[in-house]
Amino acid sequence: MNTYRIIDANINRVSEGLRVIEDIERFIFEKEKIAKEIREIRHLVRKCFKSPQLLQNRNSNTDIGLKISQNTTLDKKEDIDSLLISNFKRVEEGLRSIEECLKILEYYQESKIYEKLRFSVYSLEKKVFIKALPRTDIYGITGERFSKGRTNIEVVKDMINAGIKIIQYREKDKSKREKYEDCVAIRELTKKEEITFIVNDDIDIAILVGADGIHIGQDDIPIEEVKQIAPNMIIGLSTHNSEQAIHAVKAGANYIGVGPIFKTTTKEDTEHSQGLNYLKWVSENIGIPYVAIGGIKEENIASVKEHGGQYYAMISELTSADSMSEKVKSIREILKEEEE
Ligand code: 3NM
Repeated sequence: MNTYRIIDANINRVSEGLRVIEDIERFIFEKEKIAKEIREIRHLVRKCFKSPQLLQNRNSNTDIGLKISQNTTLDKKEDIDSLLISNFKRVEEGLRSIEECLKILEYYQESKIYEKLRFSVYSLEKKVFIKALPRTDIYGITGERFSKGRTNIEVVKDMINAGIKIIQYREKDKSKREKYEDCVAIRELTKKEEITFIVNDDIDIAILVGADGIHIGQDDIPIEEVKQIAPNMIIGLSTHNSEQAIHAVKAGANYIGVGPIFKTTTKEDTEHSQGLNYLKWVSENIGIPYVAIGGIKEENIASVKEHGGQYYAMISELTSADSMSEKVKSIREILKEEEE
């Protein structure tokens, strides 16, 4: 029966498409967690509908599609992103086709399972393509001078162990070479734990080490240019007033820094900002993620949350903590209390 033939062809098509995506995520982007999710779906696609009719109706040699496919010139896949996109589409369309054919054959329950798989693939696609900060609260930033004799690498290890999910490398007192070496090591540590790693200022280092993102300031190269040379990176831009925030959104920033919220001695040349009032304005008017920064401490973080805080960036409060884990734990307790 031809309906079985369609299902068989689409189970193969979907599995093959998933395999391409899985390999890219695993071998090129080294995203083990996503690769694992894809593998699980791939296994389910084969497992959720089994019938001897599938193989019996397979007849690849007389498939008119094969002739068409072999007669077309080589597929042009310009880059990894377009290869990913076309395979996601192939998987989603194939799943839809399986779902519909199963309904025709009155396998309603099985059809529902394939529908669910299709929706899982939609969310995976979003996860793969979206250049966004992960959902979390604390945004940890390094700074060896403020780390009580600890190295940036030691501080990053502490941050990871304490459960921080976004780490920015910021270092104003080292040579390019030293910063590069720090970042190579940090990329390795953060990759293993799937932590978002952002490099401050040095776009070249960010690209070379394969960071997830780059954070720039108002006086750096314009965001439009940064996007040209780092199209796959999360781009964050520091802003200090509403005009800059609106411009950052228009220019295509993936998130903005909002600060300084309070007085800080960590950054010498901070621009003036309306602090908490500016944050409140951002929370009500800006649609992209925003990170509050500047003088944020355990004792004032509740007020940052009250003014619309979403992500909380801290340097000295974290780097100079005697115990990073204890510090993160108490901050998270305060943030939780605010929610209740
Ligand atoms: N940027 P601490 S304030 C790096 O306002 C930075 O954009 C700021 O350090 C801004 O948490 C700042 O120790 C320093 O106050 C943040």
